[in-house]
Formats: sequence, structure tokens, C-alpha cells
Amino acid sequence: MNARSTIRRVKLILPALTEATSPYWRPIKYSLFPPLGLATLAAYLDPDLEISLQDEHVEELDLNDRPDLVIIQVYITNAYRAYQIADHYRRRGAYVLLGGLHVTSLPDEAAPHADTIFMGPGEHTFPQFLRDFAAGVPQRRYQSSVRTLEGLPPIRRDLIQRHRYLVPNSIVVSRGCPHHCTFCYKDAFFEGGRSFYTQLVDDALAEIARLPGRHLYFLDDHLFGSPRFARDLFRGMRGMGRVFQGAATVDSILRDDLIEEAAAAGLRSLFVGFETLSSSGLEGAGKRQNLGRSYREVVRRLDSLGIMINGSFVFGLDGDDRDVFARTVDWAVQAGITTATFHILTPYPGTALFAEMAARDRIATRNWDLYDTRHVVYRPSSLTPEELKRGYDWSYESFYRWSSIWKAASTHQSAKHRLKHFFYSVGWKKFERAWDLVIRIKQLSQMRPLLEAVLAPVAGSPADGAQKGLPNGPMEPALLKISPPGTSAPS
Ligand code: B12
Ligand code: SF4
Repeated sequence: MNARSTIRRVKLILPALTEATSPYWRPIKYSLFPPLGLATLAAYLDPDLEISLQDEHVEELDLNDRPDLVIIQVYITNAYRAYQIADHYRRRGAYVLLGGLHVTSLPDEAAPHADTIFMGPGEHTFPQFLRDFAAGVPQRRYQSSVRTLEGLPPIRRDLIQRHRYLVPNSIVVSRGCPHHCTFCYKDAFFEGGRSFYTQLVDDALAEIARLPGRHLYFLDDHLFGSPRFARDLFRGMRGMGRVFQGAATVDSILRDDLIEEAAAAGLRSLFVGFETLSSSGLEGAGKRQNLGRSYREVVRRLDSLGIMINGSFVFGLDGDDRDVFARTVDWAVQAGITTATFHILTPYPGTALFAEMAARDRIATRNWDLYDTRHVVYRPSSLTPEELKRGYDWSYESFYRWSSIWKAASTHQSAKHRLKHFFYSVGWKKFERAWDLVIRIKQLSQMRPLLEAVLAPVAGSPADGAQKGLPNGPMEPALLKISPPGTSAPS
């Protein structure tokens, strides 16, 4: 397409990961969150254009249409599919843009499939492109350097088909994270500018107020990353009657009373990156914020506030031996972690970990489809790849055994928390067929009240006290008996 031609039809696409065809495919996991990044970009488009947003995780793509401009988001595991779709639309004469994490890590790999590629967050570069395009001078590459979330146009949530998602109210109020773990994508993605920044508190509160219903999921890498911002946000949220989930680091939970403020605002479950029980493993991964902190104390604090925990653990760090799996699972069960997300260490291109492994010739494959944290793509130091894969599979199986769920649930002080733990965990892992059915008959939105019920405060916890009198409602025991819902951060 000629760059000077006027755009009338714009299509935004989140391609599905190749995993969609594998036996590990879990429809419910991919029907959790809508494509927030694309809806954010759509806000910069002229609202009079004909705009469609398709998410291949939840619907079949219509590839027979003729959009003028195609915008595709590329993660590592959907990269090959994204390139296929991009090639298809370029053959049909569309102007194709590629951006996102994987394009930022490997721009030269992505460039032959696009008219223009984008590195880093799009809030500044995408509107710049639109201006250049209108003037007939679009660049081949845009590298983000201006980093701010001030004055963002409201996300085009109207383009999201809410009924297709269990958690349509996902939200991000910051970008990046103040830490620098060597395996994390974030330093590479935010290179060339600030790597942690937040919205203005009032803008974040306004975005929250625009979201219908009660349940929210903050997808921020580290919701407590700026304590001052987080405190003001949570204070502003008090009285809004929300229940929410999010992610934060070990040190931020122990540091001060921010976690109490979060609980009072409606925090009911938290994704926590424990990663490993070994201090040399933490050191090797540059995860200093966890060093010397008591994981037990983290669990105790969250438990006392009635906050459920999704613990994240990584296997295959240098020094991990055959005992690491049993050691980790035993700890997680005994500590009463609600849900666990296990990962096989995965060196994403662009990270310090990848550079180090490549230099030592430890990268075993560059097939990005396998970079899903379920496959071993490098040579581990003290385990064979087979031992690592087997241990990882065993860990999931063992953690989600009925007896383990029961044992972990029994650790909580209050009976209500024990029940919540049990149903949340069972709902997430034991009702796969039921979830598939609900998705097939397009009734996922009917499950949201059940999720909210499971996330209701634990009686007697400070969170309960703080929200007394709000339209919160006690958790219905009857609902608990039939409800299998549960969500967890990406796993
Ligand atoms: C929600 C989420 C998911 C959801 C769904 C994804 C969705 N619907 O968007 C689910 C649960 C499916 C998921 C699964 C997985 N995820 Co995930 N997920 C996330 C999470 C927490 C939030 C994504 C988000 O909404 N961000 C907020 C928006 C605003 O940012 P954004 O999406 O990056 O979009 C911005 C830019 O990237 C850019 N941009 C993006 N595309 C384009 C295109 C153009 C043209 C332009 C101009 C700009 C642009 O502009 C946007 C605005 O700034 C991120 C972590 C994070 N904080 O980003 C991990 C993350 C993306 N996931 C990750 C991983 C590894 C996975 C899994 C492989 C994990 C696993 N073991 O299962 C799977 C498979 C993912 C897949 N589909 O291939 C990694 C990706 C690493 C990488 N290098 O690709 C991340 C970064 C987590 C991490 N810390 O490592 N995930
Ligand atoms: S704390 Fe989490 S988000 Fe932050 S750098 Fe480490 S892994 Fe990445």
C-alpha cells in the first residue's frame, strides 16, 4: 500500500501462540485477559476509522478481509504465527506494523515481515508514526525513548469483546519494574529510556472508575514498585468496593504497611516471585530484593490479611539439583501457598541471561515456539534436560494433587480462608472440562460473580474490617459449593 493513501480500515491482531495446538493448551488460561496493549494503541487512532481488534486466543481470525493498516503484537511464543499473518496481509496490499516484546528483542528478525517495526512501549512512537504516515513519510523503525503515561487517551475498551474473557477488567497503571533480574524481559524492552514509571494517581483512579463490575486484575509487573504511588492509589481506591489481584515482590510485602493499605483497598490475591529457596540461585539471577528475606514471614503477613498467594518458582537455575523439585513443592504446600506457577528457566533473547548463556554456548535451540517456560531450551548446569523437564512436570502434578491442596488449605488460621483456598485452587486446576464447556457455550462472563465471591474478604481480617459496610457481601457458602472459578497470574 502506498504510504500516502488514506487509511479507512484498521485491524489490530494478537496472534495465538503456537502452543494453541499442543496438548498443554488450556483454553481457560488464554481466555483470562483481553489484549490490553492493542486496545491502548487503538486509542491513538481516529475514532471515525473502521477499527477491529481480534485476539486469536479466543476467536478464529478472519483473514479474508482487506484492512489498509494492520497492527500486530508479537510475543516470543507467537512470533512465527505473527510473521505468517503479517506476510499474508502484506501480500494483500496492507501496510503492516509489528511491535511488542519480541520485536524489541530481535528487530532484524521481525523487520522483513513488516513495513514498519517498533521497539519498546508504543505510547510515544505509535502516534509519531501516525503523524509521519499521514504526511507520507513513515519510518521503517521506531525506537521508543520518551517514557511517560501522562495524558494518555482512554484505552479503547469498547473494542474488547468482554464476554469472551473471565477477567475483562485487566489494567496496568505502571510500566516496567525498578529491579533488574537477569532472566527478566524488562531491561531489554525498556532500553533507551526509563524502565519504571507510573501513571498519575488521579488518571489511574479515573481508569478504574470507568471499569464496570467489581473485580480488577492489575497486570503491572510490580504494583508496589513505587511505594508512594501505590499508597496513594490504594487510599484512593478505598470505598470503591473493588476486589482485585496483582503482583508484587517479596521485599515490598515486608517493607512497611503498604500491604495493609492494599488489603483495605480490596487486594485479595497476590502473585509473588519467590523463584527459588536457594540464596545462591537468587544471587545468580540478580534477584537481590529477595535475598535474606523470610519467605515464611511473607506468607504469614499475607495470610493474616486474608490475601491468597500465587507463588512463582523457577527451576533450572545454576546449582539446582535433583532435589530442588521436592524441596520447593514441600515448602509451598507446607507454607499454604494457594496456587503455584512453576517455570523452567528460559533465557529470553535480549536478556542478560541469554547473552551469558549464548557466550558459553549453552543455548540448545532457537526455536522460539519452545520458549514458553515449559520446555528446556538451554543446557542446565547440574541436571540433564530430561531431569529438569521431568522434575517440572512432577512439581505441577504433585502440588495440585488433592492431598496437597487439602494440606496447603489446612494451614490457614480462618475456616473461611481454608475454604477459599480450596475452591480457588481446585477451580483453577481441577475443572478443566467444565471451563472448556463454559467457554464453548460463551458463558464465561456468568462465572465472574463466582470469582468475586471467592475473592470476598476473610471474616475477621483487617481487609474485612476496612470494607465493612461496603456493597461487598459475605461469601455465599452455597456459591462455594458449586463454584470452580479461579484465576491466577499468567502460568
Ligand atoms: C497478560 C499476560 C499474559 C496473558 C495474555 C496476553 C494478553 N492477552 O495480552 C496470558 C495469560 C495468555 C499470558 C501467557 C503467557 N505469557 Co504473558 N504476560 C502477560 C502480562 C502480565 C501483561 C501483558 C500486558 O497486558 N501488558 C500491558 C500492555 C499495556 O503492554 P504490552 O502488552 O507490552 O503492549 C505495549 C508494548 O508492548 C507495545 N506494543 C505491543 N505490540 C505492539 C505493536 C505495535 C505495532 C506497536 C507500535 C507497539 C506495540 O505497545 C503497547 C503499549 O505500550 C505480561 C507482563 C507485562 N507486564 O507486560 C506477561 C508476559 C508478556 N508474558 C510472558 C510469557 C513468557 C508468557 C508465557 C509464555 C508464559 C507461560 N509459561 O505460559 C505465556 C504465553 C504467551 C503467548 N500468548 O505467547 C512474558 C513474555 C516474554 C517475552 N519475551 O515474550 C511476559 C513479559 C512476562 C514476563 N515477565 O516474562 N501472558
Ligand atoms: S522483580 Fe519481576 S518484573 Fe522486576 S525485574 Fe525481577 S522478574 Fe522482572
